[in-house]
Amino acid sequence: MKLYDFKMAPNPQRVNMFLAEKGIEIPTVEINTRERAQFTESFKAVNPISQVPVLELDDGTRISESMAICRYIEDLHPDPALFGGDAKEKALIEMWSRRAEFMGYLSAADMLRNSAPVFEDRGLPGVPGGVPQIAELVERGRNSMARFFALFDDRLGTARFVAGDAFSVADITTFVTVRFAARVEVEPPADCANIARWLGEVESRPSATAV
Ligand SMILES: N[C@@H](CCC(=O)N[C@@H](CS)C(=O)NCC(=O)O)C(=O)O
Repeated sequence: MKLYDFKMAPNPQRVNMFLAEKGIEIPTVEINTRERAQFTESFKAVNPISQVPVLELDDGTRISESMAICRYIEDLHPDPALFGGDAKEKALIEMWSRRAEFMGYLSAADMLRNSAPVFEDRGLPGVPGGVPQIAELVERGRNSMARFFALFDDRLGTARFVAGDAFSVADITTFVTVRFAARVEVEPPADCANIARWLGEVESRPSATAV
């Protein structure tokens, strides 16, 4: 197997943290999206939508969505289970993962991609012709992040980890999201003591160095 990766990009970081939790190493090929390497003809042959990460299997099959890659790895290496054990755990992990992605991750992406000079004309990932930045999306993202922090702080007041008692892929997406938002100087509010407690716990895991 081979992982097309870009260590500083958040979606590849989700996969890298997941692999670290599983104790698995896969050879990587770095695709520097800052330098537009995703738009070369050779990478477009790997992933026509010009995005990383992509997992290439030994038979040539390419899997290009972060969570599809993680689910594939989970099936091959079920321990530790990061997508849950029984039906209830699986459903809760899915629920919190989706909330982390839609409320948090996409808001952080909106803020960064619509404000940072390096993303000028790159409002959306993987579009070679360019997508103009929309300033209003920065404010909308900031408001949405505030709701994300409030919801997750509340949740972490009653659960050790995002989806319950056990660390899961929902914690990985939430952790990557918090770090991603920090790039645009949006941090959890000071009164989010539960997020602070949880962050300390996740940061102490060896897998956190992948983010
Ligand atoms: N849904 C995809 C999204 C992947 C994605 O957006 N990747 C970003 C890096 S985090 C990318 O490749 N960006 C290319 C660009 O900025 O043009 C997944 O989860 O794998």
